[in-house]
Formats: sequence, structure tokens, C-alpha cells
Amino acid sequence: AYVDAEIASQPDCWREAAHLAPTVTDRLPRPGERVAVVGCGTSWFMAAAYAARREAAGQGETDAFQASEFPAGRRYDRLIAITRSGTTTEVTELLAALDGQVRTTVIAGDPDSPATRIADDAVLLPFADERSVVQTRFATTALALLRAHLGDNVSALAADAEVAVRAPLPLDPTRVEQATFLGRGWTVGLAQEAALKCREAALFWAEAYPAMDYRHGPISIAAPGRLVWAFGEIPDGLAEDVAATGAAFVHSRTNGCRTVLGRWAAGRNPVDPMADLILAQRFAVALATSRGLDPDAPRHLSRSVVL
Ligand code: F1P
Repeated sequence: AYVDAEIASQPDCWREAAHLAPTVTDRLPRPGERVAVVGCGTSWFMAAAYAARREAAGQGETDAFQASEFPAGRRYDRLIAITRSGTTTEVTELLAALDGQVRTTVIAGDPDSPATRIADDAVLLPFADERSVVQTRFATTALALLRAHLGDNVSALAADAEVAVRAPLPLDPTRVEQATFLGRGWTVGLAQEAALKCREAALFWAEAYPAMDYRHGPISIAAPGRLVWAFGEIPDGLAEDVAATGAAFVHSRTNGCRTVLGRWAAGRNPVDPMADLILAQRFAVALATSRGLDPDAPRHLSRSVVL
């Protein structure tokens, strides 16, 4: 499957993004600016992760929207659109509608696309573009670039990514009938992305929630043979609550329950949650294969949705 090679190339792509970031600062948000970040599908989840992280870093008010749900009339200093293809209709229509009203930057994989032509500025990541329908490395590379711009040490992330592309999977995909991914703050977007990978690549029942909200209803699904996989910081008691249901619990930082990356990345614990996402991408591909599906040919999907 060519998605395997794309997943494995993420450490190199993240390093490339780290080199690129200082050369494109003029096209990315300045501290204090009010920023909207938009995308569709995977690209929206990356937008949500970046928005939460920029706010938490004290860099300014940052809102994420699916491109179709941008509130007309809302004023921002800058709008960032994330789109691998640059052809997604909701994104190009929004950029056109906002022309002249807000400074726009598109982060795209394809260097020559409708979105890059309409936006005021473009940050191009052709080295992270993909053949696959199911996005993996473009999404994480766009987020790595935005994180580098926020001051995160992306070289350290790439080292964690090296571990995640080689590490054994936390559990056998043939032994799981359902998965729920959890996150907190910026990792909610990563959890949503992990669940989407399972649905897209493997037609597998997967959900995602903020970890705190999970106990307000969704935990009723947890049962033996099902999986709960948490990204980043988790609330006190969550691991124990999940364990009491009989579901498998996967978390890179928990001792006592099933630990994932922390076990292999001794000396670099906690590992970055984006490395966990790589492991979840690989889990989704393994699920697809175990179900007799071709992860390169997902049902009902095309590389970009053009209406
Ligand atoms: C966005 C997207 C993908 C998804 C699917 C349809 O594309 O929703 O995330 O996997 O294949 O398109 P883009 O705007 O980032 O090109």
C-alpha cells in the first residue's frame, strides 16, 4: 500500500517543515492577531488542533471552522485555510467570498491549485503531498509547520515520529471491534483524526471525544473487546474508569494500564501526541488489511470533494 510509505516518511516531512517555517513567517499569524483556521475533513481536524494550541500559547484568539461553517460577517485579522488538494469546493468558495475582507493564507500540498490562486498568500508543502485518498503526512506536516511557527521544537517531534513509524502496534487489530479516541485541548483534533482514519481506511466503527466529555455518556459504549485510546494529558481517574468497563486502554503516558510509546521511547517520555497519531494511522491501515480492505482504495471517497 502506498499509504504505508507516506506514513513512514513523516519524520522527514516534519523536519522539512521545520526548515521551511522561518522562511514563511510573513505569511503566518503574528502574535496578537485574531485568526480563523479552516479546512474540511482531516484538514479541519488539523485546523482545530492548531487553533487550540495557538490560544494555549497565548498568541491570540484563534477559531477553527469546517470551511462550510465559517460564520459570515465574523471579523478576523487573518484566515488560514488548510487544504492538501487546493480544490475542495467549500474552501475555494470561502476564500473567494472573503476576498478583500481578510488577509488569507492557504497551506496546500499542490503548488498550483484554485485555492493557491485565490488566497493572498500561500505556504506550499509539495514534499508532503500524497498519492493516497486517505490523508496522513500532508495533514501532520501542515500542523508541524504551524507548530514550528509557534516555537515548538519540531526536530524533537521528528525524533518521536521515528519511534512511532517503527514501534509495534499497541494491540492486535483483529481483536478489536470498536475504538474511541480521546484528547484534551489541542489533542482533541488528533483524536478526531485518528477516528476518521479508522472509518476511512478500514470502514471501522470509531468515535472521538474530548476526554472530559467522554464520561458524560459515550463511556456507555466501552466494553471488553473495545478500545479507548487517549492522546496527550488525560484527566485523573479516566484510565481506571475505562479499565472498570473491561475495554482496553491505550495511552502513551500511563503506568499500570497499557502504555504505548512511553515504553519504547525511554528517555524521551512523554512523547509528543503527534507521534501517537502516527501509531493510530498505522493501526487504521492494519485494521483495513485485517478486514480484507485495500487502504489505498477507500469506499465512497475521492481525493478531494469538488461539488
Ligand atoms: C479534504 C478531504 C480529505 C478527506 C477526503 C476528502 O481535502 O476532506 O481530508 O480525506 O479524501 O477531502 P483537502 O481540502 O485537504 O484537499
